[in-house]
Amino acid sequence: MPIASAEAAKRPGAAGLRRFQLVLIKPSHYDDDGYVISWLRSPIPSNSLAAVYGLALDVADRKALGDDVSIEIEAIDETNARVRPERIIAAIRKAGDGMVMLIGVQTNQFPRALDLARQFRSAGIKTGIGGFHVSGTIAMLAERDKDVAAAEAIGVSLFAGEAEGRMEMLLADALADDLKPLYNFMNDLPGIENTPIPFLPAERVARTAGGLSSFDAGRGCPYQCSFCTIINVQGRKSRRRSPDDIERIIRENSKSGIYRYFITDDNFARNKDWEAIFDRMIALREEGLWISATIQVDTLCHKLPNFVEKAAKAGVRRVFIGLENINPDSLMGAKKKQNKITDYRTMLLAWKDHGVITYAGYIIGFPGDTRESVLRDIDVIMRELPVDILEFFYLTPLPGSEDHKTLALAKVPMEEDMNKYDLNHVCTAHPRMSPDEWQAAYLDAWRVYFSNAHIETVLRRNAAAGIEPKRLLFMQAWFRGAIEIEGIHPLECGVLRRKSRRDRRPGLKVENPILFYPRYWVETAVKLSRWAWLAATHLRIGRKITREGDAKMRAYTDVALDRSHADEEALLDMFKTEQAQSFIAQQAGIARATRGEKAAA
Ligand code: B12
Ligand code: SF4
Repeated sequence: MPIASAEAAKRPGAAGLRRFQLVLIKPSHYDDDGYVISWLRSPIPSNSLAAVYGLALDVADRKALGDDVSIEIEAIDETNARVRPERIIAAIRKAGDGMVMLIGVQTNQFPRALDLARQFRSAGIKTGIGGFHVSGTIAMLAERDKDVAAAEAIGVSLFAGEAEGRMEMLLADALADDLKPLYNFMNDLPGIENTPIPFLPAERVARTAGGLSSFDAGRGCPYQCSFCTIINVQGRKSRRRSPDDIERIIRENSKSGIYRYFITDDNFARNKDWEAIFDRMIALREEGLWISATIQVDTLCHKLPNFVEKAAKAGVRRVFIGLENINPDSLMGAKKKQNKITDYRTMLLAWKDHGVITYAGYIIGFPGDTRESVLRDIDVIMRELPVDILEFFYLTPLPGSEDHKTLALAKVPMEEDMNKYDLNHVCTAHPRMSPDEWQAAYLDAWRVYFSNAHIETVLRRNAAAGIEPKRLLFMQAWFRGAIEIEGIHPLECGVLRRKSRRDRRPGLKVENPILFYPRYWVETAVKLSRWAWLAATHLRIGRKITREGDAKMRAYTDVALDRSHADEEALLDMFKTEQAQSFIAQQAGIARATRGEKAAA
């Protein structure tokens, strides 16, 4: 396809400068009605966008493409801003040259990315797509994925792998109108120490609720969970930024008053420099810099000496834990061997002791699951595990994972519409549940866990550990309301849903404004009143607890908090299933063998 701006690019501007307009877009995806999911404020910043922005900014600042080239960069996160292709096309044409990069495109965002790319390509604009869908499918599948092939066919440049150390080359190719159809760096994962830091302008960060920023301190995880795409894209070796890099990120953000971070490492406990990084964050806090962080870890993190203590001192206030399931057979089947259900309670209590709020991911749809078994397991968790927020996901064969590859090779039917791979839709058949039963189990799990009674229990457990209810109330309402009110997974749910009449999935009709707007306004008013009701309900529960006074709050205890179980494996329901008993017997066998080996040595 011809590049309309190519000739203009070769013409210097008035001051002899060649302008290059680089537009970075993190696409969102479509809801079930075909409208783009976007919010006035999105929940969490896109770290992929920040990472690529930082790399592009470095090329621009260094004038790496020549003193006469001025690279102007715009970053748009579609989850909190509307993408207007016609304006972007006009801006690039006005600049004389430029490129659109669709950033961090996950599988569920690929159809939307492709729809945007079509508009840019038909106007002759240079366009690139990168992120987990391109990288994951290229890493795992022998043939080109059909959506990726569709992008290739319209002249989009595909980027597989990571952009550190490659952005200058890519932009030089773009400037020379010499973009390749595919840049494949999957076999060459770069070191990320001392590379340009992830960064977004403050006005972009302000579009996330609470002005949250993000960075990845490291990439790669040593484990081998079969549903995970990360290890096949970012590898199993720990690659990481240095403590100096982290200090730079924190100092740079603090200049714009940003101090809250989502550290996006999938498993910060397996970042080989976790301790040095925490130590640096502790030193910065002691110097007076305020830092509040959320991290993601595995269920063994508490066994690393000092990990939990230093995390709390470094400003970690929330932690995401990949609990995934309490059935050892399911965990074993998914190769999540590192998750030992016998460790769960100790680990969760360790975080609670340090005032850290815990979120755990729970996957529904392992082969042994039925609606009854799921509900039984959730009931056991609610009674016996001191986890604060449990978030549910459908077991999904995400392209890039071993599960997806296995099903693809066995020619098992999987959902054709990539838009649905958001872990909030059924994407393949289950051996024991029909799609409707599976969906019912999933929705029931949310409903039961986020009931008023359990909201109160969780708040009481926290109050007993000295964690004020107000620290948790909002999060509980967010997770509950996302599913109950917005019908969207909490990790995608922001503040005040925006819908643009024209941003509808191609193939679905653009609605008449006379019907669309009144419906949207009524829908918004109803949702806002439901949110207000939910907030009031949660506040009422919180007030009920605080009104009882400190002594009573501190005195609360229950099975989940009780540390006096001499033999919890015999007492707790969590261990009373056949699978749990055989797991415990197997662990005891391993322990005996290890003791025997040590004695022999
Ligand atoms: C932080 C995070 C989130 C955050 C923010 C999203 C974001 N992208 O930053 C939140 C919580 C919002 C989120 C939500 C979801 N996430 Co998420 N998330 C992550 C996580 C942990 C880190 C992302 C990150 O910062 N990576 C580091 C960056 C630097 O890597 P990168 O994105 O690959 O980008 C590099 C290269 O790919 C390249 N690149 C990327 N784009 C482009 C474009 C061009 C043109 C070029 C040249 C280069 C380039 O350059 C970058 C720098 O090297 C990843 C796992 C992971 N390790 O990446 C999962 C991950 C991306 N998420 C995933 C999923 C499934 C989701 C959800 C659908 C699930 C859910 N319900 O929670 C939602 C979707 C909602 C949404 N709107 O994004 C999957 C995607 C798998 C797939 N095949 O699609 C991942 C891989 C985790 C997993 N379970 O396997 N997520
Ligand atoms: S522990 Fe998490 S990041 Fe590591 S392989 Fe398993 S799911 Fe992936």
